[in-house]
Amino acid sequence: MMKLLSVLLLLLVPLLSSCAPLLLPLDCSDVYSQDSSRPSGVYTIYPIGATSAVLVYCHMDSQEQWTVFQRRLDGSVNFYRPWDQYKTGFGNAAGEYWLGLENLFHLTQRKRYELLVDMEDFNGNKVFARYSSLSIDGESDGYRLHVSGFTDGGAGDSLSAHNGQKFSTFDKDQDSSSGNCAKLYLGAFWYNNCHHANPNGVYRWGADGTIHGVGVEWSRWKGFDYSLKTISMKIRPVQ
Ligand SMILES: [Ca+2]
Repeated sequence: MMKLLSVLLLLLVPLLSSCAPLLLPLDCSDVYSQDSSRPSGVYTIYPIGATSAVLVYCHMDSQEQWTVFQRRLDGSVNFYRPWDQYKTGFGNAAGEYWLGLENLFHLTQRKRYELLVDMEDFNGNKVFARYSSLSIDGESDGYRLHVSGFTDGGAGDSLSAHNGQKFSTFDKDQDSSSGNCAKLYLGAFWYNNCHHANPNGVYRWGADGTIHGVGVEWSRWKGFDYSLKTISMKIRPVQ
C-alpha cells in the first residue's frame, strides 16, 4: 500500500508542478480573478513567464481591475533616466514607478488592453482620459506606441498625437524632432515633435513656467507650464 502511494506521488508531483505556471498572474485582473477579496495594493505579476516576477500596483474595485505601469505621486523618484532603465523598469511599486517597456510589450502581446490615464492637480481636481486600445511594439521596433479610441473624462486628449511614435530617452533619440526631445523636456516618452503630454517629466509642484514644458504635464488639461500632483497610466484587458 505504501509503495503504491509513493508511486502515485511520484507520478503526481511532476504533473502538479507543470500546472503551477498556469496559475501565475499575468496582470492585476488575473490577481483579482484568483481572489476577488483582494484590495488595491502591491502584487507580484509575471508578464514574461515564471522567471519574470515583478511588483506592480493594482487598482482594484469590483467593476474594474487596473495594472498600473506608470505612476507619479510626490516627486520622490527621479524619472530622468536612460534607455536601459525605461526598458526594464525602476522605482517603487508602492509609490512612484515605471513598470518597464519590455514588460508592457509582453503584456500587450498576450492580451488586448484598454488604457486609463488618471490625474489630479494641486487643488484636488481629478480628471481622466481613457483609450479603448493600447499596445506597444517590441524593442527592435523602438517600443512604438499604438493608442486609439479616446473617451474624455475631463482631461482632454493629449496622447493621440503620440500614436505611432517610438519611445525616446535622453540617450536614445527616436523622436520626430531634429532635436532631442528627452533632453529638451527632461523626460522620456513616445515623443513626437515633441509632446502634448510629458508624464515622465520633472516633478515641480504645480504652475511653473521657468523652463517651458519640462514638468509632469497633460497639456489639454493644464497647458505646458503646470506640473500635475499625480498622474498614473494603467491598463486592463478588454472584455
Ligand atoms: Ca530627434
